[in-house]
Amino acid sequence: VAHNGSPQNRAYIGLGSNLADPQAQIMRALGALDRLPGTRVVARSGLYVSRPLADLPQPDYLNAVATVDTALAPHRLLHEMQRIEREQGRVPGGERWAARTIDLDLLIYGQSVIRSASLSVPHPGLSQRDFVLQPLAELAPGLDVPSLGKVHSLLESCPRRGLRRFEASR
Ligand code: PH2
Ligand code: MG
Ligand code: MG
Repeated sequence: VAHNGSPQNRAYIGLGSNLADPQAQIMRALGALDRLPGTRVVARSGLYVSRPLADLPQPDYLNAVATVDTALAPHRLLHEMQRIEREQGRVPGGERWAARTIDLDLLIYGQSVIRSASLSVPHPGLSQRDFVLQPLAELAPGLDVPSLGKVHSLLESCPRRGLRRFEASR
């Protein structure tokens, strides 16, 4: 329980960008998440370079995961994440898996398992994506992903697609 009395829930948010200075996009989104009411970014993983899913002809992605403690309910948090995406120039209604300035995915929210029309938690792609599981395991090595199991077991059975640590060029 936070000092203001509202319960804090630990969430994990995936960040991805492959347009318009991905490193700056991710840093800006982390700042915006940290400024949400009742919400703190308590940690972030390193940055990883990954190839686009389905080998689409688009630039490589930069991916990371953030640990977030929040008093916002899951759908409210999702709503705020979508607002941040819009503010960073995310074009809505694009093709599935189109290149994007910023993508924020609610990966995990406490122990919740949610399957509603607008929100699925844990995120449905989680167990198939090395660019999610590797940074997640880095942040929370012993994590038990609700309904799916230990993050390290998930990583072991996940297809590897040549993920690499991002080396800052400055
Ligand atoms: N996100 C997508 C589609 N494809 N590929 C990589 N490497 N990283 C992503 O974050 C990503 C993707 C849709 O959100
Ligand atoms: Mg995504
Ligand atoms: Mg998304």
